Amino acid sequence: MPWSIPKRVSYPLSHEQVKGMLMRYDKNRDGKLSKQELRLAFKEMGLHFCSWKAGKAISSADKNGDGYINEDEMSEFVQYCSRWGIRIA
Ligand SMILES: [Ca+2]
Ligand SMILES: [Ca+2]
Repeated sequence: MPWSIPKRVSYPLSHEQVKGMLMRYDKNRDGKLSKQELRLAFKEMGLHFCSWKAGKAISSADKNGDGYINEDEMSEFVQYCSRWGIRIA
Protein backbone atom coordinates (compact mmCIF):
# COMPACT_ATOMS: atom_id res chain seq x y z
CA MET A 1 0.00 0.00 0.00
CA PRO A 2 1.29 3.46 -0.89
CA TRP A 3 0.29 5.28 2.27
CA SER A 4 1.82 4.93 5.68
CA ILE A 5 0.34 5.34 9.12
CA PRO A 6 1.14 8.67 10.72
CA LYS A 7 2.41 8.74 14.29
CA ARG A 8 -0.82 10.37 15.35
CA VAL A 9 -4.02 9.46 13.62
CA SER A 10 -6.61 12.16 13.16
CA TYR A 11 -10.18 11.21 13.83
CA PRO A 12 -12.84 10.57 12.79
CA LEU A 13 -11.92 7.74 10.51
CA SER A 14 -14.31 5.49 8.66
CA HIS A 15 -14.72 1.92 9.82
CA GLU A 16 -13.10 0.74 6.63
CA GLN A 17 -10.06 2.94 7.23
CA VAL A 18 -9.66 1.61 10.74
CA LYS A 19 -10.06 -1.97 9.56
CA GLY A 20 -7.51 -1.40 6.83
CA MET A 21 -5.03 0.05 9.28
CA LEU A 22 -5.52 -2.73 11.79
CA MET A 23 -5.13 -5.47 9.20
CA ARG A 24 -1.73 -4.07 8.29
CA TYR A 25 -0.56 -5.27 11.68
CA ASP A 26 -1.27 -8.87 10.77
CA LYS A 27 2.42 -9.63 10.98
CA ASN A 28 2.29 -13.37 10.45
CA ARG A 29 -0.35 -12.97 7.68
CA ASP A 30 -2.76 -15.55 8.97
CA GLY A 31 -5.67 -13.22 8.19
CA LYS A 32 -6.48 -12.47 11.81
CA LEU A 33 -5.12 -10.31 14.58
CA SER A 34 -3.80 -11.73 17.80
CA LYS A 35 -3.80 -9.75 21.04
CA GLN A 36 -0.14 -9.03 20.51
CA GLU A 37 -0.67 -7.73 17.00
CA LEU A 38 -3.54 -5.55 18.15
CA ARG A 39 -1.56 -4.08 21.00
CA LEU A 40 1.19 -3.11 18.60
CA ALA A 41 -1.41 -1.59 16.29
CA PHE A 42 -2.89 0.51 19.09
CA LYS A 43 0.51 1.64 20.22
CA GLU A 44 1.59 2.72 16.75
CA MET A 45 -1.74 4.46 16.15
CA GLY A 46 -1.16 6.52 19.28
CA LEU A 47 -4.04 4.92 21.12
CA HIS A 48 -3.12 4.08 24.64
CA PHE A 49 -5.35 1.31 25.80
CA CYS A 50 -4.37 -0.76 28.72
CA SER A 51 -4.09 -4.46 28.08
CA TRP A 52 -7.24 -5.05 30.11
CA LYS A 53 -9.27 -2.94 27.69
CA ALA A 54 -7.65 -4.55 24.69
CA GLY A 55 -8.43 -7.96 26.12
CA LYS A 56 -12.04 -6.96 26.82
CA ALA A 57 -12.46 -5.66 23.28
CA ILE A 58 -11.06 -8.83 21.81
CA SER A 59 -13.22 -11.17 23.86
CA SER A 60 -16.27 -9.06 23.09
CA ALA A 61 -15.65 -9.07 19.34
CA ASP A 62 -14.31 -12.61 19.14
CA LYS A 63 -17.49 -14.37 18.05
CA ASN A 64 -16.00 -17.79 17.34
CA GLY A 65 -13.92 -17.73 20.49
CA ASP A 66 -10.55 -18.57 18.98
CA GLY A 67 -8.82 -15.63 20.67
CA TYR A 68 -8.15 -13.82 17.41
CA ILE A 69 -9.97 -11.12 15.50
CA ASN A 70 -10.53 -12.10 11.88
CA GLU A 71 -11.79 -9.83 9.13
CA ASP A 72 -15.46 -10.54 9.87
CA GLU A 73 -15.03 -9.88 13.56
CA MET A 74 -13.13 -6.68 12.87
CA SER A 75 -16.35 -4.68 12.34
CA GLU A 76 -17.52 -5.67 15.78
CA PHE A 77 -14.14 -4.77 17.18
CA VAL A 78 -14.11 -1.35 15.55
CA GLN A 79 -17.60 -0.66 16.93
CA TYR A 80 -16.42 -1.64 20.37
CA CYS A 81 -13.50 0.75 20.05
CA SER A 82 -15.82 3.57 19.07
CA ARG A 83 -17.64 3.09 22.37
CA TRP A 84 -14.49 4.16 24.16
CA GLY A 85 -14.89 7.64 22.80
CA ILE A 86 -12.76 7.14 19.73
CA ARG A 87 -14.79 8.88 17.12
CA ILE A 88 -15.07 6.57 14.17
CA ALA A 89 -17.46 7.80 11.49
CA1 LIG B 1 -1.92 -12.52 12.68
CA1 LIG C 1 -12.23 -15.02 16.35
